[in-house]
Amino acid sequence: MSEEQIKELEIQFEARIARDEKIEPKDWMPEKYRQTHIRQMSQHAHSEIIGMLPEGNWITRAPTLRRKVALLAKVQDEGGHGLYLYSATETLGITRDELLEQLHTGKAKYSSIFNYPAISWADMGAIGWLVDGAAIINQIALCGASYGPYARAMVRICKEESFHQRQGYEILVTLMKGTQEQKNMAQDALNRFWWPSLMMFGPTDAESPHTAQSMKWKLKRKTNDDLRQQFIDQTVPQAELIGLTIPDSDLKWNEEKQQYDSGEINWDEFWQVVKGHGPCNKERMKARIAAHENGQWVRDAAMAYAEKKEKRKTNK
Ligand code: FAQ
Repeated sequence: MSEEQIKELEIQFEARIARDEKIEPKDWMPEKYRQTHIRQMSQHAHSEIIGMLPEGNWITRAPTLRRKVALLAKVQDEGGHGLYLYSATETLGITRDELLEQLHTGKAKYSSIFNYPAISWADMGAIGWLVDGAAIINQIALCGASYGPYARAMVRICKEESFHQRQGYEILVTLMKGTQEQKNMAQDALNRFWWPSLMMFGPTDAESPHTAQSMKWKLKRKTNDDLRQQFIDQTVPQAELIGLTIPDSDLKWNEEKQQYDSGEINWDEFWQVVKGHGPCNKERMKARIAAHENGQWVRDAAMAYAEKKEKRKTNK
């Protein structure tokens, strides 16, 4: 294709984005648009799959049968989200094997939040309330993303995340109605998960290399800072309602802006975790790679079955 033809296609593509049309897998798209989507969507998929680990660890220790069933369903949902997102990413011309290879070799990132340990039952409440709460705010914006398969996956995922968020909040509501020890557990979980949850939204807009372009392509519909602020404004009253204290001494309602002012995030900690030096990075990758290797026989069996079926079809 000549340079002129590519320019013309780019103009038509930008016009489609401006008209809020969805871009579909077989449509022409700039190579950078494709690569940016592969990067973000696959990192999102990896986050869902790695995100099963901290909660998966608590399924056998859930305090009641009801809690166990809900947690089990939630963790399965996260696995399902990973699968929709891998499938959606594959529509951009990359294979599942390549995507997993990127994760297992450390080339692809996954959300920093999952490199923190879940050390008490209250952490199941904090993860559902805060981590899924942050994920929903981010993902509601992504329902309006320009790439069709990503936007459609987000609609379904958001519905499930909202159940997750409520089950997490309800765990904390229950603990906050309990003994002093249970209240302390809930507060301790909030203390440990608050700041890492704010980091989930990514670096500040000023420090984010991808936001400006992703906003132009309508991959991102809101910036990292705007989404983070929305999360703070939504979550602080929920904490207050059940008697929890947000661990930020600078947090204050700003009457003029009609939003909360809040303290500085520890960005050194964020980048350390992103670069692989968080409390659980090594443990998470080890568990993920082991799960992949242990599942080899399932993939082999599925492939053998598919091949046999194909052979039968061609022999008919
Ligand atoms: N952790 O320029 P930006 C969930 C990286 S799902 C690690 O702002 P971008 C459900 C970023 O990749 C949670 N890395 O980049 C659940 C980039 O590096 P790269 C996951 C981070 O892409 C709940 C660099 O920093 N959700 O929780 C993080 O425009 C409970 C520069 O950053 C999604 O993935 C971070 N927090 O914006 C599951 C949502 N932040 O790629 C189980 C979709 C930034 O150049 C249990 N993703 N980085 O090497 C997004 O919205 C965006 O990708 C952002 C980052 C906002 C995460």
